[in-house]
Amino acid sequence: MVNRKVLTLDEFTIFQKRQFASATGELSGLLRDIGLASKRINVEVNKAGLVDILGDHGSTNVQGEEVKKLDIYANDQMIRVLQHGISCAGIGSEEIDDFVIFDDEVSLNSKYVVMFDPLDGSGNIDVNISIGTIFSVFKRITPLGTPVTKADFLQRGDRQVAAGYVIYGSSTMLVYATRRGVNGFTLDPAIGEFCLSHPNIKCPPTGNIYSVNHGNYYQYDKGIQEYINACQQKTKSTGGPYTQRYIGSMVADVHRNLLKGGIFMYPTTRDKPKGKLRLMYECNPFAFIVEMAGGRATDGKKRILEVEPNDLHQRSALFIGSPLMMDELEKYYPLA
Ligand code: P6P
Repeated sequence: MVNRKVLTLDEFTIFQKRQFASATGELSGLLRDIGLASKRINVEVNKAGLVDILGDHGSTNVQGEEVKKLDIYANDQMIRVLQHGISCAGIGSEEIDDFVIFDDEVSLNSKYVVMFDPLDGSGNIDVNISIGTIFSVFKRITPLGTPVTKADFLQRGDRQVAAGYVIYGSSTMLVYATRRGVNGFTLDPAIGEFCLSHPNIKCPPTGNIYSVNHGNYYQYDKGIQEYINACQQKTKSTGGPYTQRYIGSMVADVHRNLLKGGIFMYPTTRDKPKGKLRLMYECNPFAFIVEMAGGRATDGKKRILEVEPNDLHQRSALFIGSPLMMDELEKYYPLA
């Protein structure tokens, strides 16, 4: 037996499946499929700038945002692997108005649906800032063998089976959470495999990083302004002053805060009265991941995972991170 110290993603998911005799291996297969798509996306992200894959695609997505060519490529890769796998009955994408039914015989009998943002932060592609793929896995609620319906996608976040993200940064990492925990895998280019590098990730109970777009400060509710002010001072309750870190790419900001401790905030503003981030494609998956790691996530009124969705692309405010920092925020900006 080769003395293999580091498990690959495939080995890890198969090991996890072996833990449960009843497991069908579909979820493990789904995660391996997503790993494959992200390896293909990674190749193109890494050579962006050398080939004509940069710049705008000339179209706008359902959010009315300019679509970068890499967005389209990433979206196509995710759909391709999931449609040709054995575990996914359909998908919802931040880039596509409606959900997509996979209507071949195998897919119709698959028990999961996947929602994803294929390339979040794509506005940063041209300036070489880390970007990411975000995904969320639900068990379908309609009968196997039938085409999925919108009800399979509009499920509360606390019904997620798994969620994760891939960050295309100084290294490429895939982090995914199930109810058994959160684990991080770093892509080893030498063997083209994601290898377990961050087992059993836990969100530090507190930290000294706060992440928010200060440019919107005067549009924030008073309680949020007061909390931000407290973050900038040495106060008995917050310790402080904290360091402000905001990259403008959610995957990078939340990933850093998950590992080091911190709080990320995207409140509502006058311009975005419902918030900017998407509940199904950004807030729900990250809320699941951070909660499974011991952190907290709200929309300023309630737990993100308890928000009842009514539209695939609905937006939400987001406050997410270390539990003690979230508690501190709520002294200034209490939940409803
Ligand atoms: P702002 C990227 O467009 C994104 O959706 C997130 O990745 C990021 O956290 C946020 O928007 C940044 O928004 O308004 O601060 O530039």
